[in-house]
Amino acid sequence: MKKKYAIIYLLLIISLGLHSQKFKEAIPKDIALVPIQNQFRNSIDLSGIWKFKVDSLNEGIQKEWYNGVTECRQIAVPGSWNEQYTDLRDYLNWCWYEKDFYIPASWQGEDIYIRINDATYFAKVWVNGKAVGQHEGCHVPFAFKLNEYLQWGKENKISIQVENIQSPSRVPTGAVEGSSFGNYPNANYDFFPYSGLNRNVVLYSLPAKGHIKDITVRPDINNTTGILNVEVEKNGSIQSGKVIVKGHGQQIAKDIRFSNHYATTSIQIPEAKLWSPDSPNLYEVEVVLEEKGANVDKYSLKTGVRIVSVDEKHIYLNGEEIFLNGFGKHIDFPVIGRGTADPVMVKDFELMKWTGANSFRTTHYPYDEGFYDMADQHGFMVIAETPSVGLIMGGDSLQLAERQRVCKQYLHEVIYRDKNHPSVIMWCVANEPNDKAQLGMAGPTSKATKERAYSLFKEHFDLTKELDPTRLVIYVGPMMGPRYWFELTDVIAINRYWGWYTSPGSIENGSSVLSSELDRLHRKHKKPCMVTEFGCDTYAGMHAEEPEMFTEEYQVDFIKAYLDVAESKDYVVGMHIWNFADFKTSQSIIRLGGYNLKGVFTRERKPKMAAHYLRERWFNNKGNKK
Ligand code: GCB
Repeated sequence: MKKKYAIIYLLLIISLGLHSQKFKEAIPKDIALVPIQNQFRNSIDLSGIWKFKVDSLNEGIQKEWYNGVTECRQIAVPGSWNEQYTDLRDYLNWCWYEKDFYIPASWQGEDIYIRINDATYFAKVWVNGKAVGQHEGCHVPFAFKLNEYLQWGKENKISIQVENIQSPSRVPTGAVEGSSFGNYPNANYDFFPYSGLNRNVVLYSLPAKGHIKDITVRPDINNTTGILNVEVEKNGSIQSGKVIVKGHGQQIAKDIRFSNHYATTSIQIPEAKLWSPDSPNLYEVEVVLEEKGANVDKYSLKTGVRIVSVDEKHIYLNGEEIFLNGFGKHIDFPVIGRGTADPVMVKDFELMKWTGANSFRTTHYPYDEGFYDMADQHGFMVIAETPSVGLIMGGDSLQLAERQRVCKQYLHEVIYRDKNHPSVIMWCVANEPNDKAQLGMAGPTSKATKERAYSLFKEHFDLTKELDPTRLVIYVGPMMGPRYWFELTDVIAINRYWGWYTSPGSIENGSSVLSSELDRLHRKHKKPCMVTEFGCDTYAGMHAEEPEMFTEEYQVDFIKAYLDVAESKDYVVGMHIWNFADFKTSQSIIRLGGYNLKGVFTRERKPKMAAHYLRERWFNNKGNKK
């Protein structure tokens, strides 16, 4: 009998061994430059219909599905699986994606990479049945070099296994015991946990002889001269190159020489055209690698000359006071879920402009790169947020350490990817973090827990400033949340719903609480303040003679009252309405039909009365508080 068990055990070990594969961790630096096409670089977008198979028992690896899935469904990439299949609406467990592709013969001899722009939340990647790598995290790209896995002149197969299981050790956090949300699916955040390949997957080639890995452009201004401080990182043995800045009738070139793969230069632009919301002037920065007089690689990006600064009461762009009128948003649309859809993005910019907004926050995760390009071109100021939403800076040490690791990874990924966009004026390291000793716990936090939370949270700010000393850094504080972290921020940013979640029905009461709280915060911290979220759920088409909760009239009056408070205070630097549009979230008793209805537009982008009100108030008075 014993012998029988020993044999079974041995067989189990052997079979596990056969299926144990080594996955490289994705390297954040590999996503620093978005793939482009020019005479040295190529790319192929693998968007389209992929094979798709649910793996609720997580048996795919053991059954070697990486060699090809059978009896599968079809799925559109980009797009969230929860919207494409009825039975998968609340499904967050493992799924497999598969696509066959050819590499053009002309790419032979080049370095070939794959960039997966969003595989939420945890993904493993195989090419031709061989384990390539893995990545943890939502709504951020990752890339792997593929050369050793590819076959030439034959079809290749990419397989991606993805899951979005909610867990207390992940960011954002889910399945938190005692969580006040009481929602389903059990996410510790208020938006639907849309899963899978939400953005496109791109194959791209880079010159094997040596290529540009990263370009960091830090702008400055000296009187009328614009300065672009450029750092280039490359790989390979090439030692020299050029940086060329083009735009507005000027072209300025400088030679660069590399030492240890890095080169820096500073380009002066006389009479520079600065970037601002009113005049979103852009310059092209082209970097060329050269060897023996011949070009080996070239990369061009668009950026702007502008500086951001802050004092006790104001934020300045190029030395001029600015006021942020705008929204918190989501990437959310029927059928597409959190998937990238360019027409929706274009429409959203059109509608934001229609209201007269000049800014938005990428709540509550980084958006597709296209958003930042549009913001650069249309003069929107962006608060770029990481996926660290509803972050818990206390609780079990092991889980806390896991979350801390992922948060730092996000900061690298987000800053490497988005650092050259002039539209990005602030980084937001976290939305509504808390310092509870236990997950989901209410009540006061002990001194020791607070101290631990403070020093860990400070690391987020230190890392952000180290990676990018040129922008403002904030976190967004919740109602009744910890206040001692405001010491760390450049601007006090708060989400407030007085008159909605508290004193419901009384806008007067709510706005007066807001007014005295803002005064207190400013008196204590001597920093400019911004309300990064305020709003109320509004059922489109519901009306009342006198404002009443959920009616369009209540939403207009609520927004008006909050904007009036802001206008009366010279240290308030921005008001972002929650939310631009209604969006899908987990089911709960406070979310009718599984929707957060705080949009000033409906989910289909039809205006509520509040959108018209904002247009009247903002559009004719662009950039001002009124
Ligand atoms: C908040 C959160 C946001 C929610 C919002 C609400 O403070 O930051 O994610 O959706 O409140 O509507 O309750």
